[in-house]
Amino acid sequence: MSAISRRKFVTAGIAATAGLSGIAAAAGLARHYGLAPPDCSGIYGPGETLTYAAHRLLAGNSPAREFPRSMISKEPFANELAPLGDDFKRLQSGGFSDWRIFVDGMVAHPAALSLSDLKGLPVRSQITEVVCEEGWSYIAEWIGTPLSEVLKACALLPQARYIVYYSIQREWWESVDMADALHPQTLLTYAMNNGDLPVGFGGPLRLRVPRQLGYKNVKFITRLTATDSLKKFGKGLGSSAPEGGYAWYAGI
Ligand SMILES: Nc1nc2c(c(=O)[nH]1)N[C@H]1C(S)=C(S)[C@@H](COP(=O)(O)O)O[C@H]1N2
Ligand SMILES: [Mo]
Repeated sequence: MSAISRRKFVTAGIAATAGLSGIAAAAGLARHYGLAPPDCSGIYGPGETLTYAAHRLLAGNSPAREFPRSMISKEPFANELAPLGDDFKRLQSGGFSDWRIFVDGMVAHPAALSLSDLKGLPVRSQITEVVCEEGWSYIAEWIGTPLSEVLKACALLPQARYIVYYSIQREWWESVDMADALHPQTLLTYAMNNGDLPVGFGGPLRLRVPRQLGYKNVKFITRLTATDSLKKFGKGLGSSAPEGGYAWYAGI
């Protein structure tokens, strides 16, 4: 079967099962096709599984909406942050020249990259919206390195299925599947609008995943880990979000 007809076949099967015998059975079928998110167990599991499977089957690799420059928000809203620790402040006082992003796990060439290393890789920009689950949003221009370029530079191994990413704020860590990790709009951003990325917006380095809600867009990125399974990370639900009651997959 071609990729397209397989996709149609699987989608039709999942939709028919959802209609006939409820979402739990449809989620079971989605799981069978490898379309279950890491937080698929528990009471919201079947719903989370259907959301994720439907997005991956129907939306595929479609881009998040991009906006004209005239729509950039005049007063972008920086969400409240927990106070930053001494380790952050020390790096900040050095102009972030000692900031490193460690890339490890399923890569042939693990690396510790500085901001200038990242700036030496291809640059991309996009004007996209940050959407918080609490109901507000703003539009900004985001400038940085495609995550795919960093993974290519570190020789990502083909068996990797997820990229886990960590903030210097230890309670914030997230992960995305390869469809989002390698998506052209997924950027490690170091600049915003007309200047360096401000600390309030996640500077010096933030992952922008515009196809997912605000909370997946982690600020102050210090580490990326490529893995084929999320079971051994935290409570095994894929990221800090489901540990706090939010969905691992937050597609918009
Ligand atoms: N490290 C870190 N990343 C974070 C957060 C945070 O508190 N710390 N908040 C998240 C949430 S809930 C949202 S909605 C967005 C807010 O982005 P903004 O401050 O640019 O509006 O950042 C996300 N990334
Ligand atoms: Mo949020």
